[in-house]
Amino acid sequence: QPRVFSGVQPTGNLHLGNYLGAIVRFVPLQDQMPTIFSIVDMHAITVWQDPAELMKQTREVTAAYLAAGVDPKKSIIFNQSQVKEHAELAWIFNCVARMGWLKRMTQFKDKAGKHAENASVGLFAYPNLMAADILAYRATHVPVGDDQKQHLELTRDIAQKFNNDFADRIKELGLGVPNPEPTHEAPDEIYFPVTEPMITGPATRIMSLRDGNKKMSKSDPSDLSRINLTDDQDTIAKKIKKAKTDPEALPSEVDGLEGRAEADNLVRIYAALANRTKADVLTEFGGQQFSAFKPALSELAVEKLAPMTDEMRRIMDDTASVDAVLRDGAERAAAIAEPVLHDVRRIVGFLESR
Ligand code: AQP
Repeated sequence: QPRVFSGVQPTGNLHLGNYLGAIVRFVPLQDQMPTIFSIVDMHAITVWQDPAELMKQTREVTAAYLAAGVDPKKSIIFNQSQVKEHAELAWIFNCVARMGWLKRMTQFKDKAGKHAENASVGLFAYPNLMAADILAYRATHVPVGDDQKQHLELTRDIAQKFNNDFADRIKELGLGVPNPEPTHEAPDEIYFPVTEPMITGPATRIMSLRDGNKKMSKSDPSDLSRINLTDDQDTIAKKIKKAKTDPEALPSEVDGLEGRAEADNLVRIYAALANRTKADVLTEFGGQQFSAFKPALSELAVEKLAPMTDEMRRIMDDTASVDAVLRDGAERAAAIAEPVLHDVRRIVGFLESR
């Protein structure tokens, strides 16, 4: 059965990249298949989080989902730590995944930097928890930004290794479903689906406004590098005005953006916000200087983001309602994950005596 799972970390500074690369893409999926969207607070604590801030930011991401149009009647919305099956399955996956797989993860290398010895074990094992997030619901589709591609490949590897390691047991217990892609190495029945990444659309990789070769990121020390979802109109305009560009006019065709990372990024942002293609945007703005394009981009960004920011603030004022959405979502999520973990315990050979 097709099912969508995705998550956003409540690590502060929710930005345009998170919005265009992930959150806004959740909305149309709600009408296509069952959808589960989490605020992944257990991922957040892989680096230090102030506890009070973590609670506030968890509500803020929830508010961003709701303000963007994720509907708690259609989708399950919950914070990860309220559904214990994530942690339990992550432990089992810690024992399925190999050290060598995790050592190849570029995000760990980037985040741990030169001091990997001081990084938390959680930061290293992060992709196993992400695999558990997805597979606790046997989700088949995962809409994320381009930076998560490697982690999703690892999720596929974990699912495949689990399906292979326990192939006989899965069959014996009658818990398998036919493998849609049987090969001579893969079993004909599997338990976990081999998840499809959904990394599509114009905005899977929004770059920093200060450096077109770095992705826009919550943790960039420069606030000018990103447009936060909570920025007001003047701040958005100031950040776009100060965004790094080159001295050339905009080209008339997409090919002309090659080698011009900053220009490409601004055109991409415009296209994604306007729901148009880059080619279409360049038909309108080709030949114009950034002094003309930037104000148009600011105006569009404000037009699209201001109603959402206002709505987020309104939602955040009523924390009891936000918490009620999360509580209800957690119950509905647990109702799906509990039977999956029950199966997994039997598959692995854990004795259940009560
Ligand atoms: N720059 C981006 N462009 C497009 N999509 C992006 N995403 C993140 N940055 C961009 C997508 O947003 C979703 C949520 O991301 P996350 O909260 O899990 O954390 P992250 O990927 O680590 O994002 P950040 O903002 O860059 O945080 P830090 O600075 O902590 O690393 C994901 O679907 C992600 O792909």
